[in-house]
Amino acid sequence: MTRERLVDGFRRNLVVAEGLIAHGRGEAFDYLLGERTPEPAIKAVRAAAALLLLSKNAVLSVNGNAAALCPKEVVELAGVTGAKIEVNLFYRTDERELAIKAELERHGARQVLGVGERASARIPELSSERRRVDPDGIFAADMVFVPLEDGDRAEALARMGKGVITVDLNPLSRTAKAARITIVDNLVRSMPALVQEARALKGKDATTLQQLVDNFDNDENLAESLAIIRGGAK
Ligand code: PTJ
Repeated sequence: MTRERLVDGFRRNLVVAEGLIAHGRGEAFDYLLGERTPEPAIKAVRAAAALLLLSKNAVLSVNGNAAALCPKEVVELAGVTGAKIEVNLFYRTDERELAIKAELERHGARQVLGVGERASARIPELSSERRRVDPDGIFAADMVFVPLEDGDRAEALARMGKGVITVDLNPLSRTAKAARITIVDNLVRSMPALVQEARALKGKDATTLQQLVDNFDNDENLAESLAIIRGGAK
């Protein structure tokens, strides 16, 4: 079903061909993880939900794969946390941006940033179209949720002083290492979990949320995920 969604997304111009390859790489890691949500990912989802709720100006960055796999959950997560939604593509074309915006709007998004002329600000130290962002979105954000992100851009966002939360099945990727919080799990499982956790934590006081974030050590969490892949832990 997940593959069908991606192939359908490819035919509808949401997903780029490279996105299908990226998904295959993700599937290999998912297989090694046991194709289920492991304990470290549950902890990461809780910390990520807390951090999104604490952030003053969070943005959910949506690429082609995310638009094909979980448009409904992106809109729900924005609704619960108050985060903005921005289309931000590695392989940027106007057609894809518009198709992804329309897909998000079909699922209830009221505002989708980063499309066309809106993407006029630049992430420093990044070349070509990958650096274009919305001045009212990612450029001004204190926290950016970037599932399935490319390593260069994740590192550049972190260097800009932004908090980075990612979902990446590869605990060894540069994105996984650069992020403040990495959820090592399949996007199709972690997005519904993130929405549920954000709903559960909404309304908790800032100290409680901050504790969840402070107690989360990304390097330690990545090491735990790697141990599961190696067969050393459950
Ligand atoms: O839509 P665009 O133009 O922005 O392009 C999107 C892709 C995904 C093609 C682009 O961002 C890219 O090339 O990403 P990378 O560098 O291949 O990184 C994708 C990472 O996500 C890899 O580490 C994969 O293992 C991982 N991944 C793939 N599918 C999933 C996943 N992680 C979680 N859930 C998945 N379903």
